[in-house]
Amino acid sequence: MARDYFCPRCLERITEDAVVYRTHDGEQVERPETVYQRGFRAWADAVWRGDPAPLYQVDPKVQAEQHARGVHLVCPRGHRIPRQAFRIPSVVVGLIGETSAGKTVYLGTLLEQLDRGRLLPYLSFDADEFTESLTEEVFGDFYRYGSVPQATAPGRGDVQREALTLTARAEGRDRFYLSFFDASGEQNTRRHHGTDNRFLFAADVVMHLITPDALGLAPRTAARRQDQRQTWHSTHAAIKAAADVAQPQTHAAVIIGKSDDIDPAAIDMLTDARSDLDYGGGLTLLRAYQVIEQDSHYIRDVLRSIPDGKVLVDRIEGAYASASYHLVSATGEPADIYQNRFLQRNPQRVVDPLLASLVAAGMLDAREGRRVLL
Ligand SMILES: Nc1nc2c(ncn2[C@@H]2O[C@H](COP(=O)(O)OP(=O)(O)OP(=O)(O)O)[C@@H](O)[C@H]2O)c(=O)[nH]1
Ligand SMILES: [Mg+2]
Ligand SMILES: [Zn+2]
Repeated sequence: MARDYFCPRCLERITEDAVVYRTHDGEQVERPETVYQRGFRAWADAVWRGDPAPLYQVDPKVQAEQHARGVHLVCPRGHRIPRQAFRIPSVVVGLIGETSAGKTVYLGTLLEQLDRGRLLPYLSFDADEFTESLTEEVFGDFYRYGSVPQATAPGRGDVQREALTLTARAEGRDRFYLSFFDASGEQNTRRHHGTDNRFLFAADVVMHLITPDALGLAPRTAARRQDQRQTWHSTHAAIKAAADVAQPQTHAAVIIGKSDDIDPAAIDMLTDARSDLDYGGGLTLLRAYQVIEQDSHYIRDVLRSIPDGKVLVDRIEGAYASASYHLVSATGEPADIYQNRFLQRNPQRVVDPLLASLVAAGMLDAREGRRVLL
């Protein structure tokens, strides 16, 4: 069945006839044709052996040529469209939070975990060529040296403007696309949502990054460092503006990031709280989901018990179709202040919010998850 596609950048509904093909260099070209090597020999072989596979042998020269030119689909306004957008669904995920809330570090870590197969054999994720190069641009040094990524700035070729898109595969078939948009903390107002963050109007999932400092949770160390400081005021403003444009079907994943920076006497993320889910130790998808759900209830209760948390929970649950709550630390530690890099990254529970969101978006059925996650 042919589907149409909703461009998360310009919000146009696009059909297969409206797309444009462009090369790496931006040159507009005809729809590329698949040239099969179906010579007489291939036909004869197929008939003789009763095996049609040779008929689908693509001409390697033509294929190489297409790779060299980098032909890809764009919407009429020039935004990238996933290759099979008219055949499989797309899930749009937006990250929202005040400046320095940890959105980019979280996203970079999540992508790394998916790349490492944390949801195998259930789902595997592949990036297209463009996403690979954008990932390298934004996260290359973070992966190599632990360097703190640059602040997401409006106007750069960043994840705010161009989604990072992964193809989710299961049992040898492409199942759905997952497109991440990382907003800049400087652009959190309703006005920005109408211009730079249009993806919010098409988002299936909004990840709200909230920090321990914004919630008034006591710090792990005597005093909070500057890069760990956020305010309730800006956090709440960002939530209000995003909730205002939330679509009725959207799931909200509320992520209390940097939770390595909470006083262990209150909640010890690193030791007491369930440490990273041991997907590799024989945990089924169903069990993992049950743990995530239980913890979500617990974290929701904790939020509701602190003075500024109740209004946050009420606002989010009033605006979104569903909500899940997560205590996460993308790195397990703050960045070293002198080197501006994370010395020993130890991510905690980074995949959980995505897992809960995929179940909420109908892309994963936790009950069928009898198989082991790696
Ligand atoms: N303790 C701790 N600090 C973190 C963590 N993740 C990020 N940080 C710190 O938070 C700061 C900001 O991280 P970013 O991911 O760039 O924040 P952002 O939300 O993308 O900020 P903008 O792009 O400016 O909107 C960095 O200086 C990091 O050192 C974490 O898991 N734990
Ligand atoms: Mg950022
Ligand atoms: Zn578009």
